[in-house]
Amino acid sequence: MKTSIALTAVAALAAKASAACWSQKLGYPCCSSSSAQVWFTDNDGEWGVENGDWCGIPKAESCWSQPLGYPCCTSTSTAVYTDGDGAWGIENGDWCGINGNSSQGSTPNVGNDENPVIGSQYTHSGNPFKGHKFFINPYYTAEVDAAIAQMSNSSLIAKAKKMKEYSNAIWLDTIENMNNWLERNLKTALAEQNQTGKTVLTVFVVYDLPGRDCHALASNGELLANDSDAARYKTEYIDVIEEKLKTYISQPVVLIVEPDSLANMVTNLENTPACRDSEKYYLDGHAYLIKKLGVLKHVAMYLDIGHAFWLGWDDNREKAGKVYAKVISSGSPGQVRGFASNVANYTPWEDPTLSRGPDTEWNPCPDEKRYIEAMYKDFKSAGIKSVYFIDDTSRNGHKTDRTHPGEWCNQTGVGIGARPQANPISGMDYLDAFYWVKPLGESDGTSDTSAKRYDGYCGHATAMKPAPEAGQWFQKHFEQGLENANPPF
Ligand SMILES: *[C@@H]1O[C@H](CO)[C@@H](O)[C@H](O)[C@H]1NC(C)=O
Ligand SMILES: *[C@@H]1O[C@H](CO)[C@@H](O)[C@H](O)[C@H]1NC(C)=O
Ligand SMILES: *[C@@H]1O[C@H](CO)[C@@H](O)[C@H](O)[C@H]1NC(C)=O
Ligand SMILES: CC(=O)N[C@H]1CO[C@H](CO)[C@@H](O)[C@@H]1O
Ligand SMILES: CC(=O)N[C@H]1CO[C@H](CO)[C@@H](O)[C@@H]1O
Repeated sequence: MKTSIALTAVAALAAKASAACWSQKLGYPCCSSSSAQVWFTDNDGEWGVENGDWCGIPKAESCWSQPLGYPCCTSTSTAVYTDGDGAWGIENGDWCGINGNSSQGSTPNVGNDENPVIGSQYTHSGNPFKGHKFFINPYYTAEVDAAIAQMSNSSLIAKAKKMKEYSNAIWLDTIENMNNWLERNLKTALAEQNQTGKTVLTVFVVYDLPGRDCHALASNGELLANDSDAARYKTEYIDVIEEKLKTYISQPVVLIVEPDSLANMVTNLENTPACRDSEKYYLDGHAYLIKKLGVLKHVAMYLDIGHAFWLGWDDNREKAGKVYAKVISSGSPGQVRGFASNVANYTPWEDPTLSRGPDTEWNPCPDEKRYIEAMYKDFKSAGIKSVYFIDDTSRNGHKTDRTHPGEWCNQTGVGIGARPQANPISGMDYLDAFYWVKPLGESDGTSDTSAKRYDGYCGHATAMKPAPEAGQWFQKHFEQGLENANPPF
């Protein structure tokens, strides 16, 4: 029965290099999932049908990662992380176990690096970005490698390779992703710190508030603005983050807190009912997380403040002072180090061609530098004690094609900005760092008008199309960012 079908499948077999499973030694590919429909069972195992060919359905016990709750890798054999369980790959945005590399019962030396000993409490003092190696996210490295595989221009490939030398923040944008990424990356950073003897800083984005992204659609979250989801935010999300951070105490950590949320509380309560519905959850969520995470000595937090063309106007900045001062004191005794600006946005650091006038809709802060200078003064006068900033420069190196600075989705003309670094501007002691919070190449939102999370901005003229869903890889955007990098690669 099997042999009669085999001839039709020679080409498919040759083309496909899938991960090892029991059927491969018989000359058949593995089915893409262990839950594939069973068509036939024999002494070898369970057979499914895919692409007109028999395939072996991977046995649950044949892949060591399944009992741990992770699927087996089906198309990759590149390990981005290895621990006491085995070698891990990444597929479809999730970890997967690479078959045949389970270290169970073997090679005891694996445990040395992969279960690093947690040392004594690390305590931030001064600028949390200063004096550390920045952690390189292995998942992003894998995304860049996959992007390089689609390129043929050697000059572009050389630029893309450089991207692997720079650090990006790790987005904990769902409960599941938090469970997948947080501890794994803390552990990997700790292993590196332990090996090199140099502190390794990891930056995470906390991003799962109930009623998230209340004024837009593209990044709507999994939790709704209701009491039961707000309870889940606390117990299944913040409490777990707290538990992990309380475990890994010997390494520096920075948290970027809930992009766009408080800026929406400053400007969008009156005009957007969804933001009014979210208000109490945003405020309560912040109070809760600042209380819990703001007391950890090795953790420094920055609250998101939108960007220059959101809160830059005089009346918005004044209101912002009140909102942020209130939020920070509601989280006492937790502490907040400062504020993150321009997260996932395109506003240039300096743009001398712009000044307050009709072109900027009378915004006195038409670039990030002027915005942060003004916010520093306003937050100080609002009574906020710790006022420091970081600016996301992952995509603000080049003026985009947008004709209105409020455009935020997949802007054409994008270019990578300043590289991540501590204290980038002399004389601006309150600017802790330039850092890449939004990984270049991950989409802002889909341009598919029929998608549930389609947002009109992603269909505007200067939004690059076709664009995939927020967070998915967007090759064209990535390539343009590389070409327009400033400073250039
Ligand atoms: C997995 O094991 C195979 C065979 O021992 C080896 O060739 C391969 O390099 C290993 N892969 C990883 C990612 O460790
Ligand atoms: C390759 O990319 C470089 C810029 O990185 C560009 O100048 C050149 O025209 C490209 N070559 C081709 C053949 O597209
Ligand atoms: C809150 O929203 C969730 C969906 O995320 C829903 O399952 C739940 O029933 C809602 N709870 C209330 C109290 O409305
Ligand atoms: C640099 C550093 O912290 N090294 C430590 C790594 O962990 C081992 C124990 O597994 C310690 O002995 C090292 O001092
Ligand atoms: C680079 C790119 O995709 N640009 C597109 C942005 O959207 C406009 C309008 O839809 C297109 O004309 C561009 O080609």
